[in-house]
Amino acid sequence: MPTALITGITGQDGLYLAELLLSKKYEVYGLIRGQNNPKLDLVRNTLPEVKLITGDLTDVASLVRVLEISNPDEIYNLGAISFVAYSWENASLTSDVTGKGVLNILEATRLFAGDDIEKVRFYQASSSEMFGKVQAVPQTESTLLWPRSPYGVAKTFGHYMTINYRESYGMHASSGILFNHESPRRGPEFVTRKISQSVARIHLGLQSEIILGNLDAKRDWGFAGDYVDAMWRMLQQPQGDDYVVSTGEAHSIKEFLNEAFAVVGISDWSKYVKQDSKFMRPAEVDLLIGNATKAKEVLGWEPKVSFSELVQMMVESDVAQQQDLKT
Ligand code: NDP
Ligand code: GDR
Repeated sequence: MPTALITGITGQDGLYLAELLLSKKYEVYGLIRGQNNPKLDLVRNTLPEVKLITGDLTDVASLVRVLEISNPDEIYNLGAISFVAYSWENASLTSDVTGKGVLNILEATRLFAGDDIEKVRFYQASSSEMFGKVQAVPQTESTLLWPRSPYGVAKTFGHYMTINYRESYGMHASSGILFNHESPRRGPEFVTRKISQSVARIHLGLQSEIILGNLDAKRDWGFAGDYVDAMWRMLQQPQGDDYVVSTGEAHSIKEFLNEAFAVVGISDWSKYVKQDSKFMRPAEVDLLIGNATKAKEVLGWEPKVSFSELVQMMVESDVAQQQDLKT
């Protein structure tokens, strides 16, 4: 039975990945931080088979301890401060967790593996935010990185550090450059879930409007359940490498609003949507669209859920959740 360690187990991707690995008969350990983490019960209730160990990406000694206890064949480093807007207000903390945290877990892995470095396979959750002010359309593994936020800069550090451990120590380390992926488990601070939740509440008469920032930015949105499968496939390859994971389709926030309101039968949403500069970013990423040809050819990976299906899934799930809360 292979063993996997997942950092970021309480996040959107952590849960989907743990479900996938459990279905493949892995023994799954999850890193959980803090002395009274509010999401502990969520993981325990959703996936009681996952074994939880406390630790923090900013504490190398804790990571070494976690590796010794879990003795993993595969490590998936999903833990991060992941909200881009927050990263301007907490740039140093974001650098410590999202950037230096990657070095910490790579180094802990190197110390843990000793002479047998190839025994552990490592996945780093890199991001399309690294492309920032895009230098080519669509973006591939070789597109120049030009991050536009402290989050993007921190992810770029983690990305190159992962490549550096592969090249310096022969570690089986892969970096997945994942484009935005969403689901009913997406945090409500991200624009897609903010919209799906608000549309559900407007539909049920619980809310009158949504206040958003820039409606013109375009993102390449896929379904998180599809994307964790690409992570697993990367670690089954003979060697570590870097892969773009995306749908190859970009949609604006306005298009997301069109689709989301259409699910509850509203075609003109203009009276429900307001804008406020407090949701605008100091430096915006206007367009992200990925070319996942390498992932398709080498990993045999393809997204299964379309943009419309994704939006429908999110809105319908939020309508059901809000109805439950109402009763
Ligand atoms: P989430 O924000 O849902 O989850 C982030 C996870 O990181 C949480 O489990 C959080 O734990 C954990 N974490 C935060 N700080 C620390 C720390 N100091 N030590 C250990 N763990 C910590 O992110 P997603 O699931 O959406 O994304 C997973 C990863 O993929 C992240 O690294 C993200 O940056 C990256 N990514 C995501 C994309 C997306 O579209 N979703 C696209 C590209 C990359 P806690 O609950 O305790 O706060
Ligand atoms: P992003 O996701 O920054 O792409 O990072 P987010 O959903 O936060 O923003 C997407 C776009 O929507 C615009 N926007 C708003 N965003 C939020 N959150 N709230 C609003 O009210 C709002 N109004 C407009 C933003 O300006 C932006 O253009 C996500 C995270 O999961 C990262 O961790 C990951 O690396 C990248 O995706 C790929």
